Amino acid sequence: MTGNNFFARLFQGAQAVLKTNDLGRSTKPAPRLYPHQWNWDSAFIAIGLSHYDNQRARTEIHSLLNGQWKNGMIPHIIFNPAAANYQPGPEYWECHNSPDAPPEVFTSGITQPPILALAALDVYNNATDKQQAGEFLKTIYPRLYSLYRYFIRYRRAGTDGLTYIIHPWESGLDNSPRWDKPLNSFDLQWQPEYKRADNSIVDNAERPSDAEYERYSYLVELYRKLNWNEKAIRRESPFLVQPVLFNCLLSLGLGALEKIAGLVGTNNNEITRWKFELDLAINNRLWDIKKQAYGDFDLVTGNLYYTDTVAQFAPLMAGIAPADRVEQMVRKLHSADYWPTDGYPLCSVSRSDPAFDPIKYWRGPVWININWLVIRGLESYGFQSVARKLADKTLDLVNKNGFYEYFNPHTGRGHGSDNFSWTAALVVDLVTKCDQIDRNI
Ligand code: 2M8
Repeated sequence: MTGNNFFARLFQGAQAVLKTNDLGRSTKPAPRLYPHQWNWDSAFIAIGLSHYDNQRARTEIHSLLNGQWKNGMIPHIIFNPAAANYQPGPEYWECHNSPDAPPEVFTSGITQPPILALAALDVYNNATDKQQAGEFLKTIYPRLYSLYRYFIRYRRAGTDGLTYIIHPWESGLDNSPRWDKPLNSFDLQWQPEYKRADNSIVDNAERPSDAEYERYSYLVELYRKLNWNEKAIRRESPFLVQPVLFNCLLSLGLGALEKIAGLVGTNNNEITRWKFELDLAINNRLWDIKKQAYGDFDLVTGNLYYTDTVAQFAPLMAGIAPADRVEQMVRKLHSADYWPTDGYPLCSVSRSDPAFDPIKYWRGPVWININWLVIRGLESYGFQSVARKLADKTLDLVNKNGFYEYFNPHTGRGHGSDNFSWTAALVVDLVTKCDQIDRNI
């Protein structure tokens, strides 16, 4: 990165964060709060790395694939044996009781938004040595394919293309108000077997509540008893939700997988069909006619829940919504509910929603990965100037406040962990693209 000093400074700052969190073959999301490898974090991280160290980006993906289960699932955490002080740790998950878990690696038993193919494709597109990058795609293709087939085989409820999640941690937006209803639809008196460590590293006011953690741990202990058997979990789980964001990120992943299949010379008709069925179901089944917005379907209660949070813009991020709905979404995200006039976009929960809290985890603050996904979506629909405005605001936010995990949309102040990897990685991607656009003007 040369030329623009602002971009160059941010780029270097971001590289330093990724170096701090580099574990050799993988990158931890944050220095102390998240000492292991996380699934969608590593995908974002690979995208950032691919701009200046393409080989290291490929290693990031290889190390994530190393934790893949026999059934294709990539777990949400691959534990770093050298790290302690993260709860719940590997001993709590007891994943080795599943015949699908890899024997030599400790992992969690649940997954996260499957954006890995998107990352692999970006790594290829950003590589200067296309032959080497093409070999990389060929090598990983069978594993990528089995990751996506996992969702089709094991996470469809049977009737249509939508997939469900079994835990709020799978959504990536852990304590979003989107899960308040499904998570509280069952009675519970519960004491987890472990003591939380997160709220001694980060201010308790910025993290999920104890009541939420009790439910998170209840679900893990239930699935553990079922030896992580998918069929049994489907039968017994009190939390089965088909979220719009998760399904849209699956759709983005399938779109990228389709392209990768083309690049490696494999027939991709089946992937095209999976994506077609999924997109159709998102637009038909997750559209709330009364609210005129997308919601999440709760398989346990049989309700479609609309919640006024940024996840409702997911079909825009994935490029799969019809034009009239897109225009409506662009208007909404540009309104003061999501884009405060004197502050920073995008609030993760609408400021008009009673659940909005500007510093509490996924209940209001700005998250860089969400902004990044919206920027890509806006660009795909030709909203270049809104996309650029959002990118500029995002970069300004990080430049003034640091590489934090999330940010207060009113003051810009950083919260959660500092030196947060995906913030850094996606800043690298944004500055590289903005710089390219500016040079071409
Ligand atoms: C957060 O989730 C973990 C549990 O997976 C936690 O709170 O301990 C979420 O923000 C999630 O999306 C993210 O992948 C993870 C690591 O950054 O942290």
